[in-house]
Amino acid sequence: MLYKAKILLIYTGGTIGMRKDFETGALKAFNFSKLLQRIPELKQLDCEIETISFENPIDSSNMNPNEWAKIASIIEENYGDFDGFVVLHGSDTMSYSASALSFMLENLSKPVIFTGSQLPIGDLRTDAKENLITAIQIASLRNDDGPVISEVCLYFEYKLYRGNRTTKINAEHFKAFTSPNYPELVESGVHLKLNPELFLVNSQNKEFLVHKNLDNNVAIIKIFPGISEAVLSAILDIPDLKGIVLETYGAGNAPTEDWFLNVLRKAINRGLHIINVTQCSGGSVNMGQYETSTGMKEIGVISGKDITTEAAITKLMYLLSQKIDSKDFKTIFETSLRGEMV
Ligand code: ASN
Repeated sequence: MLYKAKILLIYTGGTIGMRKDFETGALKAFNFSKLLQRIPELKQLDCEIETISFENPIDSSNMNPNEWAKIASIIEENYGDFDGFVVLHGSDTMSYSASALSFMLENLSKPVIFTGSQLPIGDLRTDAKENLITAIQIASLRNDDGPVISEVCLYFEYKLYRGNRTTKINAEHFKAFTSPNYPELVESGVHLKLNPELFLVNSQNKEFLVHKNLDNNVAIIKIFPGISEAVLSAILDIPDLKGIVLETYGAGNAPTEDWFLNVLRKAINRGLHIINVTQCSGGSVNMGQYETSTGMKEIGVISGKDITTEAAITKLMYLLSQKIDSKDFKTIFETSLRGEMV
């Protein structure tokens, strides 16, 4: 008899399962069992599906490291019993969550696919059904060695992306996500077009490790023409702050004024980690290419290379929780751990 993949559907909330509140007219998460009744098509899929729901489903604007730990725990507890996991999640912070989980789940050898929708599943024009059904189909794909996909991905509007390469780009288009620096892993049309040369190698032979404690003593600072010393130093002086993601211009460029580099230098000398990422939606940081980034390179700012801000901040939270020796932190951050950077 043909093997049927077992998929665990994890419902965290998001528009996919929302409906309008009668009094306020605002969209609110609702009960998961009702969501399943709206998709009878799931029964036709060639896999076994079991479901588990957050006790209180949330709009993904309420996501945080504790909620990520809940998702990670569900996957950990069910890891041996399922061939793949599909996480239903709001689109607003889905790229952060997919990035975070990619770091929290080390040596993954099964697919974890995040998906959701822009319109609730009960809406006539909903994008939820295609997203959900194809995400489950992709999670069920197997070859002789086991699951075809063995990484944390995000499926939305006909494309499967590496989760930690994505970013949300549109609040109303069905094409809500993009992966600016890494091509899609799978494209869905009449057939599924797989690009296996882009997949992460399956870590089947290594022990699966789940890291649930992230360190959120971090901040994101987006520089802008006119940013003042008072603002920058006020943030960097926050007690207990351990690292920041600094969104700079273009290929990682920033003002060359003395005060700017002095504030950064003082923070680095106090042990803070400063990660340089670009504000551009595509391309890479390359400190030293312009005079406006050589100063940062000299004082030990870490290059985020072509990482997204979402992956940078979650990688920072993850590495800070790993109690890495401060002299190794820069090298480890600049190394790709889960395919999140070149
Ligand atoms: N506010 C919703 C959420 O992120 C948006 C969505 O799912 N499309 O939960």
